[in-house]
Amino acid sequence: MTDFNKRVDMLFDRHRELTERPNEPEEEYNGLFTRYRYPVLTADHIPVNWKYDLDPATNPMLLQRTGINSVFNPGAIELNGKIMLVARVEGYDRKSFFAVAESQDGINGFRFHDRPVSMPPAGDPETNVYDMRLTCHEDGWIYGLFCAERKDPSAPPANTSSALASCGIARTRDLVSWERLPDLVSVSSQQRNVVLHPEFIRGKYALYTRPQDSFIEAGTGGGISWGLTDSMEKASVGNEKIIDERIYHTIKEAKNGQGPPPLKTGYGWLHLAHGVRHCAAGLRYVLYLFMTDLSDPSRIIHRPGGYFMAPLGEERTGDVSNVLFANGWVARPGGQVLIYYASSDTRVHLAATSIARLTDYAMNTPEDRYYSAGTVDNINALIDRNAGIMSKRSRRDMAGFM
Ligand code: M1P
Repeated sequence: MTDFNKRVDMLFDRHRELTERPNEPEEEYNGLFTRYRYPVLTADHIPVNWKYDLDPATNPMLLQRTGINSVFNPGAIELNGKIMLVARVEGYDRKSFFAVAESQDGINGFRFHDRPVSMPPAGDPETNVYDMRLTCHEDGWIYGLFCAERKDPSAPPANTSSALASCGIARTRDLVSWERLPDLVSVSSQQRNVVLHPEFIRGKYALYTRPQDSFIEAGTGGGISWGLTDSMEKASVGNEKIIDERIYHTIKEAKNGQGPPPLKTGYGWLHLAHGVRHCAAGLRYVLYLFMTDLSDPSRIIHRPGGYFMAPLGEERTGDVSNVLFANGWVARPGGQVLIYYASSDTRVHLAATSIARLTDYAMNTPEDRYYSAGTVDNINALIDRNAGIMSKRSRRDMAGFM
C-alpha cells in the first residue's frame, strides 16, 4: 500500500472511531438533566471528503484543502423516527453554513449527510447564515428560521465590521430541498434569534423576535418579543411586544433570546432561552427556562430564577469562551427531552431530561427576587421546609455513630 493510501485510510479510520464512539451519561447529579460525556458534533465529525482532495494526482501530499473551524448551535427535530440536527458549520474562512447530521437515538452516532445544505438566497445574498431554529408547524411545513447577515450598506468605507442581521426564512419537507422565502420585515433593523411558534394563534403565525439597536448591543431593544404575521410567504411583524425583558443584575442583563421553539405540555409552553450578562471576561451566556400560557404564549406564567445550565469544564473555553447557546431540543414519545446545546461557539453537546422534570423545575423553582436579601429569604424558606426531615436525619446519623 502506498504512503498516500495509508494516510487516507488513517483519516477515514479516525473519523469512523469518532462517529462510532458510544456516548455515556455523566455522573453529576442535580435532578434537572443529565449531561452526556462526549460532544455529539465537533469539527472532527465533518466528513473527510469535505476537507481533502483524495486524488493522489491532484493532491500528492494529501494536504487539507478546506478547513472546518467549528460545529455549533444546531436546530433539532425528530423526522421519520430519527433525530436530525441542522448545525452551524463554520469554515476556516469564517463563513458559516448549514449541514444536517442524523442519529437513530439522538445520543450516539451522529453522522453528516453527504453534502452541506445549499440554501437559496433571498434577494441580496447574505455573507453569513447561522443559528437555525426548526419548527414543525401545524400548517404541515418544517420551517427553518435563521440569521442572515449582510454588511451594513450605510457603514463608512473604513468600517469593515458593521453588519445587519435579518431573519432568514426557508421551508422544507425533508431537510434536503429548501424553499427560500423573503426575510422577515420588522421595525427593528437588527433581528437575530427569531423563532416560529409551532401552532397558529388566532389564525396567524406567531414569532418570537429579538429587536436590537445594533448588531451586538441591545441598545433600547433586546428582550424576547412577540409578533403575529398573516403569512410566512411575506412575513412581517409591525408591532413587537416585549414578553421577557432584560433586567438589571440578572443573568439576562445585557440581552437574551428565545432558544428552540417552545414545547407544549399539560401545564403550559416550556421555553428554553439564553441570557447574557457582562463580566470582566466579556459576555457570559447561560441557558434559562420559563413557561407561557397554553392559549396565550405571549403571557409568561412561570419564571424560575437564575440559570438552568451554565458552561462547565471544557464547555467554558472555545472560540467565544464562557458561552452556552441552545436552539434545538426534541421531546420524544414517552416524555424524554434531548437538549442539544453548544459550548463557546465550538462544539455541540447533549443533555437529557424529561417534560416532567422541566415542568416541575419551571413551576417550583423560586423566582429571582432581585435583591441579595431575597435570595437569602428563598434559602431560609427551604431550610424551614426541611427542618423536620433534617432533625429525623440527624437522629438517624447520630444513631449510626452509637
Ligand atoms: O457568541 C455567542 C452567540 O452570539 C450571538 O448570539 P446573540 O445574538 O444572542 O448575542 C450569535 O452570534 C450566536 O450564534 C453566538 O453563539
